Amino acid sequence: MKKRSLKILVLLVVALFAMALAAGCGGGSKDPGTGGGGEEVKTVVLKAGVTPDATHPYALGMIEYGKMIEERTGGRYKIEVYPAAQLGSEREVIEGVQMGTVDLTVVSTAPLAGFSDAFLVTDLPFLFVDKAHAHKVLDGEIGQGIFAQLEGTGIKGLAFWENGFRNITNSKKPINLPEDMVGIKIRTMENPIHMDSFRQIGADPTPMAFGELFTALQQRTVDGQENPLPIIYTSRFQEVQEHLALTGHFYAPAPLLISQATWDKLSAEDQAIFAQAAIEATAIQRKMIQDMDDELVDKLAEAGMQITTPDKGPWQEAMAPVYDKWEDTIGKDLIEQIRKLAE
Ligand code: EAX
Repeated sequence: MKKRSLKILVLLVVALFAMALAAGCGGGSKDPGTGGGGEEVKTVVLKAGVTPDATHPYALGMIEYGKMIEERTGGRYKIEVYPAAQLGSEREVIEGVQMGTVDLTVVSTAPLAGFSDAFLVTDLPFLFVDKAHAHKVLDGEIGQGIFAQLEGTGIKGLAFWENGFRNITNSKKPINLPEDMVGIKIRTMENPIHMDSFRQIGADPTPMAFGELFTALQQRTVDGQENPLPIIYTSRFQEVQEHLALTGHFYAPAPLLISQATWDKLSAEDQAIFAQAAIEATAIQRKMIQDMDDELVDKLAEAGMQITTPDKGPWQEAMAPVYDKWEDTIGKDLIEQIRKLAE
């Protein structure tokens, strides 16, 4: 073949490939299967971006949710999951959801503080006494009220999935009392309440996007970080952090969010499918977190981490002034209502 015609052929193949790719990403691709009856199923591909690793229950839960959606819409909708911050940090993905360039995400409530005050209450230290308490609050009227406040932000909340109770790791020393944290440079999420809580015990909170954290720990730019066990393990922090303190200081919900723009394009019938599946997937996703929480203390110890189980009392007391500072913004009544549900 002549060089010129070869070049044309290559260009043609590249163009065809690009067209196929564009059709696939643009959400207008034809389903190759013709649904038995001969009628074509038009598949809309929705993009879901999450920050943690592909093996973490954010991504795994989203895959389960995607299966439900695909099955219940007869293949008219598919969810493509992009883990490991492939679509950006949590803040960037939330912006994407707001603009409609990202369809779905599961994120911590902490970075949502930059978008709405509604979630701030969930960031208070030691507010939720256990997971059952958190679920009761978030699955009930209070959770609905939080989501209702998102109205007008371009973001719609579908359900409260879970990240879990957060624990401290560091490379310096075993942590038992809040005083042990004095001078420890700890990475926090970009959230004012989290930062205040650590300042309160004399630590040096350094906000940072999650994607930069492994390297920051490895290079010792920060001494420590705090996260639930499934995040610690699936992010391999045990390879760069020696000490783990089971403080459980914040309970981190993980709201499943959909872009309002995407939601508005769904028929009423499909909206009902998406909403119902989100609730059903919640139980599956929370169970994945629970199963990991159950086995990970042992696994992290086996991996060489030195684990302490601090008495929560002194921590709760030391961080309590954060409530005085934030209760006007958050609402004293709301905090009281949440506390009552623990009884
Ligand atoms: O939401 O940034 C964090 O530490 C979060 O726990 C993580 O990205 C999952």
